[in-house]
Amino acid sequence: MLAKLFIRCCGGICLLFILIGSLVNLAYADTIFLPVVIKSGSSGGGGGGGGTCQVGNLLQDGSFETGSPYWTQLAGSYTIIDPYANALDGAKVAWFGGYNNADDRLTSQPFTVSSGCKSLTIVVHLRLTTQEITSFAYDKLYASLQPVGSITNPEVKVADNTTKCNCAWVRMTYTYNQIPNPGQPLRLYFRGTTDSSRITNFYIDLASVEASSGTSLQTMATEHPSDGEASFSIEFPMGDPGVTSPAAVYGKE
Ligand SMILES: [Ca+2]
Ligand SMILES: [Ca+2]
Repeated sequence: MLAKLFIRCCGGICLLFILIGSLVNLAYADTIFLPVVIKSGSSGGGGGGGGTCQVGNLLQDGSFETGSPYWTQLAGSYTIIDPYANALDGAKVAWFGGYNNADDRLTSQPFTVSSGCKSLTIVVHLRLTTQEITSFAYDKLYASLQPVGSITNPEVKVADNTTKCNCAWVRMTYTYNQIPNPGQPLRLYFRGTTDSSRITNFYIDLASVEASSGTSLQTMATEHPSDGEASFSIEFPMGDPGVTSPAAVYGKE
């Protein structure tokens, strides 16, 4: 009898505990579950903030093997993207100059820089041969990042006929520590010019535009010695000198 009474009373209390326990469980389940839902919702909608940087090269066909549609020639009397026996990579290069009174212009396809990137470095490999024998810069090559549809940013000198690159392939870089035209697509733009005599050949191969999430210091002076213009840095030579005498330099004519 006593046992029956105990079970009865305890049954009621136990039922109460079980009920409270279930509610607590339910409450815990809610508090555990809800933040997960909120978290996944907020990350999905928060893509526009600081953003992450897609680090690495943004340029396509940096070896100039394909040409169109990755590259568009805007000016010049001869084809700029051409086969070249001494190409650094593959069979073709971008060949600026090589004749007198040249005004050669070449642009890449536009590319997008993700919002978290802090710097962009243009990397090119240059081989230069010239008939010029003075220390005055007559023939010049520039590269720059420009918005689509206009040339509004300063052009940066890659090299001129006085550049001491020993005629070998050299790796050259220029870093933008502020992204030009933030939020807009950019393109890599080259312009090569020569004066009316003594040709210079500027061969470019293996170009890239490297995006980085940090800024970087230019390791060498970036002012061109002959005229104080902003300029690329020569990083290191690659391969052997090819032409040693200006008289042995041939161009496109
Ligand atoms: Ca190539
Ligand atoms: Ca010249």
